[in-house]
Amino acid sequence: MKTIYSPLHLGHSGHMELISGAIVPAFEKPSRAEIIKARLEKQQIGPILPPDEHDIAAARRVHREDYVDFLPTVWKLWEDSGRSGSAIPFTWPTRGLRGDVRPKTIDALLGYYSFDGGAPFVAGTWQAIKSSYDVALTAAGLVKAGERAAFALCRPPGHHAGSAFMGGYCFINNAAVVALWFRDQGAARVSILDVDYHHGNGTQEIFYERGDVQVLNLHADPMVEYPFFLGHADERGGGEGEGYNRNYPMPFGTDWSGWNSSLEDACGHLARYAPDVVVVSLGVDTFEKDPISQFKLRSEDFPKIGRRIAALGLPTLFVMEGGYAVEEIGVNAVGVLEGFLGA
Ligand code: OKP
Ligand code: ZN
Repeated sequence: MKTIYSPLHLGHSGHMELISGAIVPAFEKPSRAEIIKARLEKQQIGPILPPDEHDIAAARRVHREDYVDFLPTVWKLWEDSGRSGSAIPFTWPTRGLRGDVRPKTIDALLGYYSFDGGAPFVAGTWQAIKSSYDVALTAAGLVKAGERAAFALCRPPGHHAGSAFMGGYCFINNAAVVALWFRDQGAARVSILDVDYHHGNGTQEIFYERGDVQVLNLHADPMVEYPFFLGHADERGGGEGEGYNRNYPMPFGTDWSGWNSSLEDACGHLARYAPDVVVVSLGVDTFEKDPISQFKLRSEDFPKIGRRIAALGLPTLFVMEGGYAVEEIGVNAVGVLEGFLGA
């Protein structure tokens, strides 16, 4: 299996994040992608190739025009306002405030275009976002050209980014971009299978009213886990999208047997939908030792995920999302690919 990877992700390194009432070093850090890359090389999964540069037009199919235009300007606006460090919002237009008026100053704009303070900008962030986008689209091109599968080693991740908001380490929703790109290339139906520990709220929001992209989300129960405000089982899609969004919220402590039951059910819906291509939002933060998560998957379980996805018998694009146990992130992420290949 070919992997697409760009070193430009290295320029994106948030200084810190706020968690449990404390400011701590960012969990979403450059070593994540480097360790996965090293494991791909060690296991000889296949060639690791650079992305081609893509026009930003494919992002505009998913994200609102003004949001796409805003992202490349953030760092300069932040510097021009005399600040350094990380550009992070601190206020949001929530209930009781005006969310329909776009303010002017950078601090307000960051709040206007986000749902939390978890997507920091530094000097290299836009370049990293763009490279992650290019990585996803280049890998999609391989699948479109006839490869059975490909791996987009995206960083930063994307599944929390919605049509006009960032958050949760995500800026451009790479999985959503490639899903619509496949549609534009002639795929009649696309399925997104999101196996990250956290609910892919951005992906759900983007496709909620569409019947041409099925979204299946396996994650920790939003009643008790981030992102908290979306991801319940009764969210089944609206309008044309009715029935094409499925959520599998699971309790803290879920291990392979519980998680696998959800995967089986999701795969049943996926197979009945009969998409032309599957996009896997691949997070490995379901791992028992993940520092910010509460599921109990073991390293030996990740190849089983790959094997089950391979059994669908469909062209498959793996898009990297979360996973913060950096020591094992390579073994676990590449384990999914090995399971897929071995099947
Ligand atoms: C991104 B991805 C939890 C704090 C959550 C943000 C987590 C973003 C996860 N106590 N902070 O889905 O892996
Ligand atoms: Zn996650």
